[in-house]
Amino acid sequence: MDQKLHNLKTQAWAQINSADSVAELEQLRINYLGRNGELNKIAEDLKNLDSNQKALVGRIFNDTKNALENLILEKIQEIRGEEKKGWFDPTVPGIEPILGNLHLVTQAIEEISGIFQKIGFVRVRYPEVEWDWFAFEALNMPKDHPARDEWETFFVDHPEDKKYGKMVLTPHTSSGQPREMQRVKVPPIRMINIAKCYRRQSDNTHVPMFHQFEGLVIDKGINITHLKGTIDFFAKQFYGEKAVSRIRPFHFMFTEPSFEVDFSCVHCDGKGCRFCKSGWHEVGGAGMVHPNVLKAGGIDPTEYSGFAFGWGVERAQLLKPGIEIDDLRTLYSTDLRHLRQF
Ligand code: FA5
Repeated sequence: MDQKLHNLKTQAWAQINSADSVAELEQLRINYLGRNGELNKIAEDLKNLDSNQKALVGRIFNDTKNALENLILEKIQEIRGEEKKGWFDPTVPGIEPILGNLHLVTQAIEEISGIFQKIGFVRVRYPEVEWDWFAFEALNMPKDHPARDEWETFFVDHPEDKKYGKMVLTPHTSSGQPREMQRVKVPPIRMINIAKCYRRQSDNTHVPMFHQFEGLVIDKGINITHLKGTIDFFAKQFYGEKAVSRIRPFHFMFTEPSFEVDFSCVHCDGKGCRFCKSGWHEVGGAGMVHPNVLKAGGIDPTEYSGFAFGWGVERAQLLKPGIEIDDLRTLYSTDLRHLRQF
C-alpha cells in the first residue's frame, strides 16, 4: 500500500509541476485531494490493515497529502505572480523614454562633411597622435623655427624617430596634408580631413581639445578663385544664402599667399552688432599650398598647384543663429542640461 501511495505521489507531483493555469491546478486538487479523489480511495484500504501497519502507512498517507497540498498552493502563487507581472493597465499614461541627442560638435561634423562631399571632397581622418615631421617639418616649419610657437604643442613622452622626430598630439589638421599627398601620390586631390586637435590653450574662445576641418585641393591649374569659390559655397550652405565670406592677407609657413577667412555675421547680415562688433567672424586660415609642402608630399610644384584651408569646427558652429554660447569650454563640460538644449 505504501508503494501505491508512492506511485500516486510521483504521478501527482509531475502533473502539478507541469500545470500552467490556476484552473488546471484546482482540477488536480479535486482529482487527488477531493472527497472522492485518488487519495481518499487509498484511505479506504487503511481500514483493512493491522494497527501497527495502520500507524506507519497512515503517517505516509498524511505526509503525501500535505506535500501535494503545499505543492498545489505554491504553484498557484507562482502562476498568479506571473499573471500579475504580465498584466498592464493601458489607461495609465506611458513613461517617455529618455532620448539622447548628438553632441553639437558631432552635428556640425556631419553637416560639414555632407557639404564638402557634395562638391567631390573625400572625407579622411588622420592620426591625432602624430609625428613632428607631418605636423611641422613637412609643412615648411623646420626644427627650432619660431613659427612653431603659435601651435602651443603637447609632446608625447616617446623615443624620437630618426626621420619623423618627436611624437606630438597634432595641433592642427594640416598634418593631414602631407599624409594625403603621400596616400594619393598622383593628383587630383580633394580632401576634407575632420579631426581632433590639441593645444595648450584654455579660455572662453579656446579649448585644449578641439576639432578642425581641413580642405586640400591639388590639381593642374588650381588658383585663388577656386579657393574663394569653395569658401563662398561653404558659407552659403552652412550659414544660409545671405552669408558671404572674405579673405584677408595673413602669414602661414605652409601657404603662399596666406589668408585669414571671415564669414559675415548671421545675426546682423554683416552690418555689425553686439555679437560680432565688425560684421565679420574669423573662423580660420587658408592659402595656396607652398611649393615646399608639395615637394615634401612627393608632388611636383612645377606641374601642380593647390589650395588649403583649416577652420575650427566649434567656432564655425557657434556662429550659427540659436547657439549663443559665450564660453566654448561649456561644450566639453559634460553638463547634460546644457547639451540637451541643442
Ligand atoms: C591653423 O591651425 C592652420 N593649420 C590653418 C590653415 C590650414 C591655414 C590650411 C592655411 C592652410 P589657426 O592656428 O589659426 O590655423 O587655427 C585655425 C582655427 O582653428 C582657428 O581660427 C580656430 O577657429 C580654431 N582653433 C585654433 N585653436 C583653437 C582652440 N584652442 N580651441 C578652439 N578652436 C581653436
